Amino acid sequence: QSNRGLRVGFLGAPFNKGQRRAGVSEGPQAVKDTGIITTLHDLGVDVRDYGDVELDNNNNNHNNNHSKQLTDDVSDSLYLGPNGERHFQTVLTYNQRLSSKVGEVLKDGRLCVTVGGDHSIAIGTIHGHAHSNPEHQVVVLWVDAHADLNTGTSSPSGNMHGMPAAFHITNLSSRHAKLQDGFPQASLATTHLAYIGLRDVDKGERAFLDQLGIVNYGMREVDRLGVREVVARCLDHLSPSNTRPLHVSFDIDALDPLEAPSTGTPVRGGLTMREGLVVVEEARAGGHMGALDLVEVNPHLGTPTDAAYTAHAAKEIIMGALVGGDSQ
Ligand code: 4U7
Ligand code: MN
Ligand code: MN
Ligand code: MN
Repeated sequence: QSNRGLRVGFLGAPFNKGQRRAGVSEGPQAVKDTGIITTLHDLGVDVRDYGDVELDNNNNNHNNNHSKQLTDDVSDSLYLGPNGERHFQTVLTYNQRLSSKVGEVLKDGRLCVTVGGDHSIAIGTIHGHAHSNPEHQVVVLWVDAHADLNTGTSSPSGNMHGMPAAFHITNLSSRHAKLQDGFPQASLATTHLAYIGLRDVDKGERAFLDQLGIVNYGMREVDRLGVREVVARCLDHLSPSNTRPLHVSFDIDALDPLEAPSTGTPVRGGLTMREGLVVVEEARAGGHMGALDLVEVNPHLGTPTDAAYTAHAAKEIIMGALVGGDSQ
């Protein structure tokens, strides 16, 4: 089979402290419950489940203390970062751990698929990918309704799932505080990040995009140019001679809420399933995808039917990224 030779590692990142809604930590299990690992295996993919990355029992309370998930943990003395980032220390400590796990998967020679969890986990996944490939410049395709480019100062919410991209851009990282040992270290020049799907960008984020000249294709451009052209332009911009390892960070809210209703920050007017699939299939076709994030599936939001539908949408996107149209 054509998928022979494809080696994949699955990581669950059941983390929710980058935002305020309970349930997103159940995302990895909801996606696994679609049977995706068996499906991939049956298609001839060598897939290994690395399990979930946990912080520890006290900080990552997705298995216990359900009633406390929504409430602010005032007992966490390191709760606010220097610029008002919520759960600053917890988010960064978790991501440091996630980063080294991603590094392990890549070292095993596997494409690393990380299922979140809120999008703050892209602090760790991109860090792990970029720093395990020091001799090659990792580039990032960010598929999202949002730019996730806030700093603590620019953020209207203090929620760190709206900030991960800014941690990786060398020109912005100095605006973020770091852990004492310097984590995370930024790895991306402004030309190493491109966006597809934007339709809810904050004022401060728009200013960063414009000032730094970061390539971004919102839904307006998708309408005008078509998604094929948009993704082709992004990939060509990120890796002109198509040699660089590609990281795709896919927020399920890039899709229209009709396709993926169970997510924390839905915005109408998004990508159709076909458009989302074209993005990941074209990214796959380039042949250099080293890691994929699929984040922000929250099975506690909406009806059980909504939750299952959203998890299935996530499965379709992951399948599209790994085996393209070969899955049917
Ligand atoms: B997601 C927001 F203000 N920009 O910073 C913010 F609109 O990972 C939303 O893309 C962030 O879902 C959304 O809080 C983060 C807000
Ligand atoms: Mn989003
Ligand atoms: Mn996001
Ligand atoms: Mn969201």
